[in-house]
Amino acid sequence: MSALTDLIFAGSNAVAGLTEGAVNAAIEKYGADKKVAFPDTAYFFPTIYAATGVKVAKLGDLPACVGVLKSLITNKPELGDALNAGLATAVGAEIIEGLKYIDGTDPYANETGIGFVPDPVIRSLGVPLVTGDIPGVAVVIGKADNPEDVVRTVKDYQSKGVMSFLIGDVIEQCAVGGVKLGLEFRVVPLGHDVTAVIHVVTVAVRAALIFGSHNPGDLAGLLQYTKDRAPAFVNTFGPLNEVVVSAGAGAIALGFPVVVDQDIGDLQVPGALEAVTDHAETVRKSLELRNIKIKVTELPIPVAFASAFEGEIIRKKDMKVEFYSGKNVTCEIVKMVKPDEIEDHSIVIDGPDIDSGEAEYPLATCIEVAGAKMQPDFESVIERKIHAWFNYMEGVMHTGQRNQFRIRISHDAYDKGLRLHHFGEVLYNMIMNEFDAVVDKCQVRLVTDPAKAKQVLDELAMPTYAARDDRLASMTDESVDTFYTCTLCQSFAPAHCCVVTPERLGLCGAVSWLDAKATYQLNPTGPSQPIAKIGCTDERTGRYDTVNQAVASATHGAVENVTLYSIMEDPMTSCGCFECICGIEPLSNGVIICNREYAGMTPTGMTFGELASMTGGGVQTPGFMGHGRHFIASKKFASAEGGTSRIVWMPKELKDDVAERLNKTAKELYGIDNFSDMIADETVTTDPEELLNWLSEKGHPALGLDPLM
Ligand code: SF4
Ligand code: NI
Ligand code: CU1
Repeated sequence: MSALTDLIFAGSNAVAGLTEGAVNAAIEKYGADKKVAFPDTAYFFPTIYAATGVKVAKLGDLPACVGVLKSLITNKPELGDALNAGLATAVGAEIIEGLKYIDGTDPYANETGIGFVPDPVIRSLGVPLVTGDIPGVAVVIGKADNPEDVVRTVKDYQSKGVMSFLIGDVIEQCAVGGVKLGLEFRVVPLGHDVTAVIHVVTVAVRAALIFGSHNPGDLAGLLQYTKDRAPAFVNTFGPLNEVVVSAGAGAIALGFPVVVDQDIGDLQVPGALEAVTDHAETVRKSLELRNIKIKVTELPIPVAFASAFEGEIIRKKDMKVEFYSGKNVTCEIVKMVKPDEIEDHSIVIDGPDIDSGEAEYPLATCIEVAGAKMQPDFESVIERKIHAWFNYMEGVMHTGQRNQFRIRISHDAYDKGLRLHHFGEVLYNMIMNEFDAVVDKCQVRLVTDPAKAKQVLDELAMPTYAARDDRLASMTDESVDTFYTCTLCQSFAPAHCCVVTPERLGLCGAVSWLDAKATYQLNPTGPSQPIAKIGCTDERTGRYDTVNQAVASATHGAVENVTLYSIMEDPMTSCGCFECICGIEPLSNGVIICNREYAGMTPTGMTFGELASMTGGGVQTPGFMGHGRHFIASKKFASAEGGTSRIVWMPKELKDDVAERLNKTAKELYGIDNFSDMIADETVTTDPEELLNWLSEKGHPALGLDPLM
């Protein structure tokens, strides 16, 4: 043990010295009042903030942090003291990396690494993490003696959906070895210096702040959160030095097991620091240590199939064939039929396959399902999964849905033997895998014959889409007798519960009332539970005894009162992964809405990240509420406060996206034409005074509503 602690202390002391020197040099050069900040975060130097509550904003704040860091290094032989020294290394790394961002420069601009991960990216990872779509996070650090070993390891993680963060020469080794790098491929190069490891640590730390409503300053609580809820682990490649070892001790303190590929003899700490010299065992052992279980789907297709390939883009020059609505008839439709009308696992290609020499084809994907528990309402739930499943194939890109889509197949995938039949196998297997509770039989027909595809479109697909749209439009909160909870995000945000109604989808935008209903049918003890719509105590705000009971029970008493339609009175809680956040803008007596993708300023004086930090982790903050994009045009949006007529500002992209539906709602509710033209955006102004003047000129209805506060 003492050899290990000696190494850790040596590394921590070295980092402490470097940090102190760097801080002093920076203060000498720029002065103590010089501002210092990581880009696009509301959490300052996140590790320091979460652990101590100190909000680092200028260089003069740092010497005190160096003092805290040094006090963590006690040079006592106990392992606990050594782990604290590891945390000191993390704090030092955060300061050293933070100093690189001085002057608003991006130190990683000309690097292969990306450095600091902004808040909105972390929020966007919420849903894939809670659904298990991303089952874990690997931190891969160092330089492999044999590059093939790290390439194979990272590709293996990729094929399992595990997200890898790379630090050091493994970045180039993976790039040269043909690993596709980038957030969309779940292989994220952070940087070359060991200190870049802090950029993955702050992701876990900010998860505690964003989703876990962690109180800044509570170090023990922080370590408990990362240990219990951040499914991360570390793999080191190549020889170890004292700094890597002490950074590893920091990882262990956070609850992340470390697997090294060197023989370290009795330095091993079972369950926390283990040596695996056979690289064929690295992945299995790492997942086992962190208790990560992977659901594998073995499919009879010649290309890889993994969620990590979902974001893959296939450019025209890499494309072998294309199915594109702009050029040919396309549609995809799932239809419920009687069991005796179909043959299970029948896959028919009706027309030429993709090897007939053409580059473009029509495609009608027609899936028929039958089952004792199947309902027509589940057709669209299954149909919407086609997009993801096709994308999971390596070398296949799918965008759009229904009769408007584009599918591209790469030369690579074609050369590996991928044909339409395999698309049928993917659909059949995934439906039987994920929807087995309701689907007993499934048959797939892929129609590429132009006349027959047109027939499917006209006679089956279009009438079905129209009927579904009518049903959705007529589906209101009043027309149903059941709402649903969704508690999927509790793995990160234990105090949060979404209440999903026909007119209010989950705040992540991914769970509609139909989805929640299907989730309940598929898994009656799962994350979506029914709420009987009885016991309404206030129509205006949407207050129900049964909703309160359901939320109180789902959050174990953390939240006892929520309303469905108010942003001021007991608003619904947020986990942190919301698509949009609304917030009051006092001067105009209205609300602004900001989406996650918008990086600029809003008239509230806050960016998306700053607005978002006002709520989350199950906390209710009147005046600020996370919600889905689709909710904006709902007649129930802030209906207790006057509804959509309160909206005074949105980023232009968001406004354009929702304008059509929003205008329809405003026309029906208030008789206003083209309401979206009365809503300002960043091209009009982000200044509250100017906003007020502009709204007055437009005669915006919010100016005449009751005061919000
Ligand atoms: Fe999370 Fe709510 Fe979406 Fe469910 S509906 S996944 S709890 S954000
Ligand atoms: Ni793909
Ligand atoms: Cu969430």
